[in-house]
Amino acid sequence: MKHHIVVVGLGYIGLPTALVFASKGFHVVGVDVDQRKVDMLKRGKCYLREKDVITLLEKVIVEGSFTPTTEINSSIENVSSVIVCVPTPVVAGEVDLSFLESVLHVISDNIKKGQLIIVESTIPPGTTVNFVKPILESSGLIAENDFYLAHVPERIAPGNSIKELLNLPRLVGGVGPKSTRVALELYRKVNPYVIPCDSLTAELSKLAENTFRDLNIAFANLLAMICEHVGADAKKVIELANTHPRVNILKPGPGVGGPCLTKDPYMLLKCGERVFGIKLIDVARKINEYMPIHTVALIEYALKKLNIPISKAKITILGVTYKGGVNDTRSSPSEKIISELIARGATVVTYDPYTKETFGTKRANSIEEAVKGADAVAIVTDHPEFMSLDLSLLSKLVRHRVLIDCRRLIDSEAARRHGFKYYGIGLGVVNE
Ligand code: SAJ
Repeated sequence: MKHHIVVVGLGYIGLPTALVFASKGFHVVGVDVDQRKVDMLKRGKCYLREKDVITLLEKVIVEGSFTPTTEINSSIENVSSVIVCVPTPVVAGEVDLSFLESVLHVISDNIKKGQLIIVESTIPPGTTVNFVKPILESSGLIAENDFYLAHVPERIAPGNSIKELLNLPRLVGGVGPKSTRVALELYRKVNPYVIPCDSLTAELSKLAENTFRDLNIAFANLLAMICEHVGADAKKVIELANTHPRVNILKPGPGVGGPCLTKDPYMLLKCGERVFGIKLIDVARKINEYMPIHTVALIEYALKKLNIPISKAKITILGVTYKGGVNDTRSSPSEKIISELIARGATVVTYDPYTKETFGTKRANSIEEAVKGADAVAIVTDHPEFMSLDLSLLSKLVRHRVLIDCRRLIDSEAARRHGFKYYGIGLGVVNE
């Protein structure tokens, strides 16, 4: 007999999660409040631009093992497990658990003995025991005795979600040993690497992963600005430092975007406000949030060198998604860069082969169209397509040959050979 499970919230995490379970012998009901999304999914049409997700959706819709719906109440009856993947946004440093709370109340109204409730959404430490459990127990049923509850933090990097769901180790943190055991059994059916722990440890481990990555990138960005200041090349410095077997500095860039690194550190920060040194997390965030402004200053400097006021400049932005190879524009550094440029009076044209989002700019349909007549071209997103730009063609189309390479994708010497003034994050102004 097939196990029936419900996945609540069919976004970047919930949809791939639902599809993986549906492809591994479960019948999955996927619930989302967005009727448009549900209608698309029913037709086998995917709103995530990931090849593996699209293929899996088509397969499970044909097989009939995945049923998308907006109806949550009746879906929860008669299932063995409910997996909650709703957003937990951070607004002005404060986490908003309202989506999670309303779903938990619906689950609490419909919960049955023996069911397993999983929260995959990223949550502040202590939330499973102090927030989720009491709401579910308002049903009259008791966790560990009547139902099982665990936090299994999502660990999907958008763009590679199916592979990561199947292969990345999963932390399974129950509110007690029975919950951990039951949750382990469920996740073991889709992923061989499951690690038991308690819910508090799982919550903290998730936040530690993304906060550490944010700190690492902040250090890379700081190093980049130091290198610009003293006239060195951060790309080379990091490459050399990383030849040490115990050093792994990440890449500097125009800022840190996406839905995870921009919010998770705040959850960790909030829970240890009185802990000595906690400001480290805040400072790292501030550095990464500053990088789009630093990028705009670099663009402005490059234009000034040619006596072009930014208010009269036409600037081409290549890439508006938050990272390369994805169509996700959430908290993208490009948005801040573009709005700063527009505020300074510049005319901005964008080109991104992965999305139609423009952040209020004119969208070009090709790189050629985008760079035509440009006073400066800035590569903001590390899309693979931008690594092999035809510099010869570009040099003929632009008005001024100014290239600001925020991801250091282009060989600076090659750019110079084609007549470009080349600027890069971490190389900057003193090396021009
Ligand atoms: N970035 C840099 N330099 C780098 C790496 C990334 O500037 O060296 C920037 C990217 O361009 C992007 C931002 O950081 O704007 C975040 O991108 P990312 O690839 O570091 O991470 P996400 O947000 O796509 O996914 C992260 C991942 N977490 C870790 O690697 C620890 C992913 O595995 C998590 O599942 C995901 O957060 C999540 O959902 O929490």
